[in-house]
Amino acid sequence: MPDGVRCMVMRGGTSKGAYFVADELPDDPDERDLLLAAVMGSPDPRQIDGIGGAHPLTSKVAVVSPSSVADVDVDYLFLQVGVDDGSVSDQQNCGNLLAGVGQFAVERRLIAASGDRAQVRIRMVNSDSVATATFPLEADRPAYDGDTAISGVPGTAAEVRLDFEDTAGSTCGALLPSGAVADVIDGVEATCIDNGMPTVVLRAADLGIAGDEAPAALEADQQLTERLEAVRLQAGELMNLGDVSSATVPKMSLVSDPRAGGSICTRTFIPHRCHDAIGVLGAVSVATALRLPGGVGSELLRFGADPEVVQIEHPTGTFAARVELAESPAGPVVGRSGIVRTARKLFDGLVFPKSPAIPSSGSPGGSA
Ligand code: NQM
Repeated sequence: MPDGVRCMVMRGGTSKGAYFVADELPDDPDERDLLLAAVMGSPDPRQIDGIGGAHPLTSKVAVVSPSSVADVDVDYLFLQVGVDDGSVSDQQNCGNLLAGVGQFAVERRLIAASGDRAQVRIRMVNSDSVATATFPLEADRPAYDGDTAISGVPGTAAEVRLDFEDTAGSTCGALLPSGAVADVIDGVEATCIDNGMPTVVLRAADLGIAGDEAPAALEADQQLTERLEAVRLQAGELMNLGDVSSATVPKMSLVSDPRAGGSICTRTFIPHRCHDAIGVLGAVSVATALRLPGGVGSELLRFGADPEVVQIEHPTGTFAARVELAESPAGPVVGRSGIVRTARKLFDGLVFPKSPAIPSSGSPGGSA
């Protein structure tokens, strides 16, 4: 593509990614994925010849198009580009890049917006579920400046409110895909849950760690990472995900007593790197697991003034996740969930990927 490809780089929440309009990318998914790997500079641990940031949280792509679904404005396909292996995976959602999708859709005139606030209904193609993004406008364009701070991002920006519907079981088919609120996997108690992100919740203490260690220290603990991977591979089967050895899900979240006035302390592997914060739908899934009676780690949860809000401590601060839970004769039923993020346009223009090598067979799976 000697003339380059139209691309906007945005920070969405605590992640950063390249946003494209779908019809400005190749139609063929294999061709598209090769192009996107080249855009990011993968495979290469430094992504030196592309625009990726050499970490799964900065090697992400959003593909956006007008939606043909009733009551929905745009479709958003999330693609995770593997840093080291050049894989491109659509197996998971990303609630952080989602935070920029509404603004991107207005920027690219995929939808018309007027007044002082936009409300954009977004279908998350990866899981076929819908989220509503609400954010301020100025002269009919997204307003990026504001006074909302989120942990893990310096300073403040305009609030993007995200409300999720129908996230329970969106990837695994059920909120509790193993059929139990707690399982024993490889000798460790775990809650396998999917409220928008397949996640395994474990007690940090059960794995012999305090739970508030720095991500780099946890990644360097080979005994821990091997144990986690052994549990994850078995959890994948229990969660209807099959062989997850090269998949980016399930995520592994280790919970312990809160240390900073929140409801719970977390360290989350996504699944091989330890997150500097926590993913959006990952946080919603962890909050849901902890609010279920019998959920692993639920006994550690400290409620604040609003019992629907779980303040999740993570390595760079706290993330508030609101999850509605109703009682029914068949057990708790998950309702809507809501969170607050910020997002910013960083760059708009053309990206010039290196000509990708043509693979001998298909595109590989994913890993993070
Ligand atoms: O869970 C990281 C992130 C994510 C995903 C990951 C996310 C989510 O922080 O919705 O946002 O878990 O891979 O961007």
